[in-house]
Amino acid sequence: MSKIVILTGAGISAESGIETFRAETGLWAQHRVEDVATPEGFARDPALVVEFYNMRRQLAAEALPNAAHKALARLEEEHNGDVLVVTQNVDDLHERGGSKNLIHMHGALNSALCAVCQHRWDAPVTMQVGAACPSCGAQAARPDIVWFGEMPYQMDRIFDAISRADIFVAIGTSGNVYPAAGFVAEAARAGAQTLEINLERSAVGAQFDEAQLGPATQTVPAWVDSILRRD
Ligand code: BJW
Ligand code: ZN
Repeated sequence: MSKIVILTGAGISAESGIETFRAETGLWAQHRVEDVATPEGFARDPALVVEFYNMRRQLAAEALPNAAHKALARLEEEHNGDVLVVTQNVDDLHERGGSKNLIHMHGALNSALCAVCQHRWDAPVTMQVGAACPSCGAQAARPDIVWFGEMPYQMDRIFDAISRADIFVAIGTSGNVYPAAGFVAEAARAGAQTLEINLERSAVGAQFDEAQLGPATQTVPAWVDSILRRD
């Protein structure tokens, strides 16, 4: 009855055609982080930020879950034990791939958030700057995304799951952004076996017990098969 916690990053959606952040031609090569992924950037130029997330919401809606997303859903369905996926991704490819026990720690493109009363609702594909909150009426709609300097979502639930995990796996994340990059250390301290699945070793790669390198659509289904064979 092993408990598995899986952290995913942009690399798991790369083969679905969604750009990663830190690749040479990735999102951060095309946009300044300070402009589009901080509360200060949003305060300075909300139209630019809303447009950046409208563009990404549209691309995510056109993308399809790949074999790696689907393999994690199969693991949740068939594993003799708990499986929790904690994703840093704001696309909805895990849920469309079939995952149910899922935390979006950096928010979600398909959600809107009221900056005044924290009410959440389904974001339209094209969000308007200064759209009214359906709950309090304030013209304070923003993308429901965790920007730099903001607290990622559901941290208590995540740390609780990591503290009880037997296996911790990080898939397709570069290990540059905290607190997610610190999860491997927490998991190791709690006695979990740790595995990194990535194209190349991440910035925190040395902290994992093991690495499996290659494209996620091949490595993730192979790893899931190995776990289910062992069950
Ligand atoms: C493949 C593949 C294939 C490719 N198959 N693999 C100093 C020390 C510690 C912390 C800090 C510090 N200074 C500042 C901080 C805090 C800060 C931080 O970490 N900064 C660092 C840059 C240093 N963190 C925060 O601010 C966080 N909040 C926080 O700490 O709250 C506490 C607090 C509150 C108040 C005051 C102070 C503290 C919030 C972080 C929010 C991150 N937001 C973003 C953007 C929003 C979401 C969005 O727009 O989508 O989230 S940044 C961006 O990076 C995005 C991602 O979720 C995140 C992680 O990126 P990811 O997924 O790892 O992507 P890449 O591109 O980096 O890597 C892709 C990987 O895939 C690579 O490894 C490839 O090899 C691999 N790959 N193809 C398999 N086919
Ligand atoms: Zn409101």
